[in-house]
Amino acid sequence: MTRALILGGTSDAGQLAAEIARAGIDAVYSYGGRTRAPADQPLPTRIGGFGGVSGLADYIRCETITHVIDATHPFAAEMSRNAVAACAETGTPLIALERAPWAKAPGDNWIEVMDVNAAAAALPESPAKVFLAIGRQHIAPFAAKPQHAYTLRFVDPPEASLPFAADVIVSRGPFTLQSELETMCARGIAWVVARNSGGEGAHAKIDAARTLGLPVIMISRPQLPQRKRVESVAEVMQWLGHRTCLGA
Ligand code: 3Y8
Ligand code: NAP
Repeated sequence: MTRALILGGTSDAGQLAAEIARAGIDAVYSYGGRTRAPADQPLPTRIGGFGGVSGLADYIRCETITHVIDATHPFAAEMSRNAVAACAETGTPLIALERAPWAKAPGDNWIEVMDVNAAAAALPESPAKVFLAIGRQHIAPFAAKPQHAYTLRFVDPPEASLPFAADVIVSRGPFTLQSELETMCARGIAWVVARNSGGEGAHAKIDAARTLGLPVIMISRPQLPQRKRVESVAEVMQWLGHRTCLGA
């Protein structure tokens, strides 16, 4: 009897949860607990870490999980690594639902960097208006360049003081081209820093930067361990042994 654990926290995970609920498959949706009010899901939901690999392995055993679907964000590398290790330890089938990286389109002006430290180093020395659309957790390296006028975007209002002066937009996305153009024009943004998240939910800022002819410092994804990986909900449902109305 199938009992699936969805490691969620993304729009793709939400679409998968809806399909699994529609199919009547026994499943649990898991959030890491990063935001104050995560979106409701049509499945029983748990919030918070498992306690590393051993905690996840114990959870799989205690909850008699038969399948794990890693539908976390491509930058949630620690969760993905833990899922590979815990599923190997418990002999539990694992699949990753992971959207393809964004590819440069004609007219894009990307400076591709390996990580957030390299992104900060890639900014110019002369003061500029910079849109840091990479959330809250990994902004500290930009304190090394306080000469810039930063605009940040968080899901929740900041709880502590920031490592550098910045203007914070509080919004959870998904975002539209129109709203991104308005944000960037109103603030005279000259540089955009983004993660190569893939998917639709964060891509509007990339289209807006292209429209405005702005450079984008694009942070590449972290390396993840080998595991079975698909890009569509229908393929996950097939893997679970269910055909869907999406066709597969
Ligand atoms: C808690 C669940 C949905 C899901 C929405 C997607 C789209 C909007 C784009 C920008 C980039 C960023 C950030 C982003 C996007 C979707 C999707 C996506 C980027 C929620 C959510 C959780 C989180 C966690 C949060 C991180 C932060 C990253 C903001 C819910 C809304 C910047 C990633 O304050 C914090 O600690 C926030 C942390 C991880 C990255 C960071 O380091 O700050 N996501 N985002 C999940 C959990 O607890 O398990 O609250 O409902 C989910 C979504 N975020 O359809 O409703 O699917 O990608 N999320 C990035 O791309 O760099 C925003 O502003 O342009
Ligand atoms: P991370 O750094 O890879 O994970 C750090 C720890 O957080 C994990 O080891 C685990 O704790 C816990 N955790 C993460 N995701 C979890 C989940 N879905 N369920 C239960 N515990 C989870 O993760 P992150 O990058 O902070 O991402 C956290 C969440 O936000 C994920 O759900 C992810 O899908 C979502 N998200 C992240 C981004 C991003 O840019 N990183 C963007 C959009 C959405 P334990 O070791 O204690 O088990």
